[in-house]
Amino acid sequence: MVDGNREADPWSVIHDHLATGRFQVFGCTVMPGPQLQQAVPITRQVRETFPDVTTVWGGYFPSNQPAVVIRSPWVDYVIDGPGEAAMPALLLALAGGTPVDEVPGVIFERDGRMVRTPKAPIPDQDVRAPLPLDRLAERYPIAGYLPRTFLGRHTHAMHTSMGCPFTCSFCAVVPIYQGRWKARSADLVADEVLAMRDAHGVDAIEFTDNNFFVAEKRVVAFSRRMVGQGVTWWGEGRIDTIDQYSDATLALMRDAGCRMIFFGAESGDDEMLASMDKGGRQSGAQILRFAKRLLSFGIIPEYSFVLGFPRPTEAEVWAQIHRDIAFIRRLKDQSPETEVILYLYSPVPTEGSDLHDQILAAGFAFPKTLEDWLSPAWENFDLHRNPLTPWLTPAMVRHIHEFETVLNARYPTRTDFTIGNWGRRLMQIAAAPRYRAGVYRLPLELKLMQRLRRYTRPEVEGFRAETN
Ligand code: B12
Ligand code: SF4
Repeated sequence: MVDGNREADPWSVIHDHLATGRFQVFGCTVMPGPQLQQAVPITRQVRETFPDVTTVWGGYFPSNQPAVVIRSPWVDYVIDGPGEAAMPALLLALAGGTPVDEVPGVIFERDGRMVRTPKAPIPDQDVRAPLPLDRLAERYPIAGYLPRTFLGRHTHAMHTSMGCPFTCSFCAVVPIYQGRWKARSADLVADEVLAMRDAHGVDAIEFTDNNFFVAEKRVVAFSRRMVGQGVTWWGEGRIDTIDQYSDATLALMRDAGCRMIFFGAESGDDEMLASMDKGGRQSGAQILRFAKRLLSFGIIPEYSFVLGFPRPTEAEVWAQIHRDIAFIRRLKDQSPETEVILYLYSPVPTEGSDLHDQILAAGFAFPKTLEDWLSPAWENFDLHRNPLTPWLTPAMVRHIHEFETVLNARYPTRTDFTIGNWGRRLMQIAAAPRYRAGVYRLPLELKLMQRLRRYTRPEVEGFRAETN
């Protein structure tokens, strides 16, 4: 295994492995954005230097955009969704010369046509063996995966469930998991957390599940095990789900170390929320009320908003942006401790959804080749920074980014623990007049301050993380 995050020059390491002749298959995990930028040239080099090596891509990008990947001359197979069973089965088929058509969860090209085998089932999360971290440690010291964050000195990322039972129309998880969700039992999760604490001094966990909080019963059982164990944690959930939790559960979660929860608030506009298929239960009023409720238990809500959805006319797109900004300001006035993250809407093709039809009707098209995906414009699309969607004018994109700069300076994120109280105060004072007056245009002085203080942008980088 070669970890692109831990190697200065991943290609030279991959090259040296393949040059031994011991490996016949090269597998690569690909998320949109920077991972894609690295995966394309490296896979191309593999194909050009070692033409006999079979190449396999897995992860969110190829699972959601398989046609463009399979059409490229460098990728032979895509694993669509979970790889635990599909990859070994594919390897067996390749080694035994049996038809790949019988392996679930694989996409490939035959006679110029894309072939998709049936979706692979989500593996039972309770039967997987503990991750062989000792094998990983032979090449990459584990401490390098346990950075300091606002949560703790040694933060570990952990995945305890797969998929999500909801089907929000804009979400990349939906085409892959189609409303399916499977979780690891609370006791096994707690055992794993405590084992990491005892073996590696882990005192903080980021649960990177799409939806950690689907089942209150599981969260309660996990929380009971974690009270008094000295581990803080963060996870991602839905407002309408956790709003159903009892007060006793929220208090227990806090006592068990839950510090912050990430929520896709998306918009304060009820009509917008309905068009996103947010389950029909989330509303603007609830977003506001719930922030207050969660904060009263000492847990910080981290709300993400998605701006720039398609509307029938330019005037309506502008009106929607202004409404969303006004809502975010109302939220901050009411509960300033709420963390706010802004994204620009970047379409994911969930075929058959209303939103999908709307974006095609508005003239949107994805790149036709992998090389096209490498252009800086499409990298920004992937990062939700500049979506290249025809209904968003450059002036709108600029306005949203300028508002974001002022908002982030007025309310610097708690998750950046390096800016210090003085740095935080200074930014707040500098941003206050603009924020109060609602004047966001060209906030160059705030941009400069953020750059000088190396202000972290959680929407792109995740939490501020410093290697110990
Ligand atoms: C952790 C994470 C990050 C971390 C990445 C840290 C790192 N460098 O590894 C950070 C915070 C930096 C990050 C950033 C971004 N992320 Co991110 N991230 C995630 C998250 C929460 C977990 C991913 C993960 O590790 N899962 C655990 C592994 C085990 O699961 P998996 O990746 O699905 O892998 C399985 C299969 O896909 C398959 N598989 C995967 N790779 C391979 C390879 C082979 C060879 C095979 C056979 C199989 C296979 O098998 C695995 C096991 O079943 C996901 C959401 C989620 N809960 O999954 C979003 C997610 C992947 N991120 C997403 C995005 C968009 C981004 C960004 C591009 C933009 C952004 N603004 O968020 C940036 C840029 C990323 C980059 N640097 O390249 C989106 C992708 C959307 C899409 N359209 O495809 C997701 C789905 C979030 C979402 N719901 O929108 N991210
Ligand atoms: S609840 Fe979250 S992860 Fe689940 S479909 Fe909706 S946006 Fe995606």
